Amino acid sequence: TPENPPVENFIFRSKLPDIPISNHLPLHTYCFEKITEFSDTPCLISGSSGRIYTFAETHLICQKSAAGLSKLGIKKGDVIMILLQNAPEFAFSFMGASMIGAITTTANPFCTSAEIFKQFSASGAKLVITQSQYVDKLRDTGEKYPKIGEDFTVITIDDPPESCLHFSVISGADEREIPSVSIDPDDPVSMPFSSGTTGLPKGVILTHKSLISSVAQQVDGENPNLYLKTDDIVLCVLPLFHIYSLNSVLLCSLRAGAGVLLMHKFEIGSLLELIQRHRVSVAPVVPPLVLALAKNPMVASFDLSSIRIVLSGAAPLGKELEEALHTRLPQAVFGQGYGMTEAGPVLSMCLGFAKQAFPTKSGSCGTVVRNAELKVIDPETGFSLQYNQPGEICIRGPQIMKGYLNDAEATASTIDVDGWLHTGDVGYVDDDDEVFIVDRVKELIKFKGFQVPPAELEALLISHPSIADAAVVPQKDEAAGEVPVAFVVRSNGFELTEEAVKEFIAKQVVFYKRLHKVYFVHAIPKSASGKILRKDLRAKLATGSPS
Ligand code: 4UV
Repeated sequence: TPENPPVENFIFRSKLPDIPISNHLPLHTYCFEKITEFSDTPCLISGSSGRIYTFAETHLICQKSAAGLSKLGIKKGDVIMILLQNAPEFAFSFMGASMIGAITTTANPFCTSAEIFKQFSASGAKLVITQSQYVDKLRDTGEKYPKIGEDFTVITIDDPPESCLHFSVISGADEREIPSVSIDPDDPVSMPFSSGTTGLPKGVILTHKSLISSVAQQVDGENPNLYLKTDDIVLCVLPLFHIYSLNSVLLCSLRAGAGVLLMHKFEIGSLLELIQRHRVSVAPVVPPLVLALAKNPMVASFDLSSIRIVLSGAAPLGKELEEALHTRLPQAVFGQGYGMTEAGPVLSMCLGFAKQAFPTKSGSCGTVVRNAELKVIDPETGFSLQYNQPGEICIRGPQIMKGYLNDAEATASTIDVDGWLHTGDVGYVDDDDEVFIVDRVKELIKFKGFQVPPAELEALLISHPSIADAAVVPQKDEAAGEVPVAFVVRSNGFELTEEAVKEFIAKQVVFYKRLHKVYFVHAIPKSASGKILRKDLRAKLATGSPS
């Protein structure tokens, strides 16, 4: 509009003032910096066993685990893989690794063997911490695969199968034997995998500085954006292998002195029972969980009055859904966080969660975090857009990733020369500085908040002898938000059914990457440079007769 022309740089900031951030420290030092103030209060609570670890106990076991990992040969700069459902050992391993300057890559234990090995090899992991039931996924008989006990170490938190070690081997070590390492703020500490705006999953290098900055932006300062108290119990049902839970649940709670209630998997009955029993006060969730809580009749039979904050993130949350849950939990403040693995991860957070809260609107993803800059650009011109005009969201600050592992090209196309990280999300900032996400220009599909990279499914499809070409795009879905669907070109003269294609994919991927529909077409629309015209395919889907 004429009164609001695009300009070279129009930057949105938090309504909260910037704060000093101690991001010169190693992550574990920062997270445990204040524990003498709450050393005997609950830190980790195991939902399944009821076992409670105080902050002092947690800190000690992390130190022991650091010494134990070191004894097993893990050194500064080495990578370990955590392949666990939520459990206290997750925290012990992650913080233990940090203490010796090692890097943790986290993986979903539901992934297939092939998916896990891809991440294992790409990250160069030397040791895996897992549960006995997942060890078979690490025992591929193929010649080219590394062997447990010979090429890498496997530790299980329950009874160890053949050639594996029990977790006590590390957690029982002598904490006085932690080697002294010097850690630079720019050293990596965590390496989640993400496909970003395009292509296959890549290692995202998050440094000590990035994670401390992100945690501080949320929970530090006189008026924290996400105010966590030492008597809070924070629900940890979202998987810790995803950066949302790792950062906003575990690391933020450790720093702020709140207790973390760990659930190894989502099951509505035990979730409600645990919320009631442990008086959960902060509930970080994803939209499908909001749906379950809003719709399930069992909810009425439990006392959920302890919940004061419901934080939803990782996928768009519909207004109607938010309001439906709000009627069931009238005492709670509702709001969203907007994150992206590469962004460290939190870009914006609801200011209704602040100690001195601001009024916020339903449907907003919060306001940009403090000590950071956000801009909205016209993807064509790169110019900044002002209030209320949708464009690509970009973020800059000390919290964003250092880059992708061994992929300078992908890094350069995500973080520009001025340090702006381009999210591939389309959104705008309204007059009250609240961020609204309206669309996505990147390839990524999100099934219940889980990443589904189309390029990965396309590569698998094309490997099928009867498939000449393929493209995968999102289709809207009430329960999952989005589901992946495929457009497939059969090779000349080959018979191929939808069921056969779906099954071919299903046996190679984790459940949320399965194809929900296959449309057979004569050609995949492509640009002159050979890029799939995903927009055209999405438009085709919207017409209802894609084939
Ligand atoms: O890379 P990723 O899987 O990362 C995430 C992280 C979400 C977080 C993290 C910390 C928080 O405290 C929190 O509240 C949420 O999801 O996927 C990144 C993409 O997911 C979409 C968007 O397309 C990102 O680029 N996304 C994430 N949050 C939202 C969202 C949201 N609130 N609304 C709509 N889309």
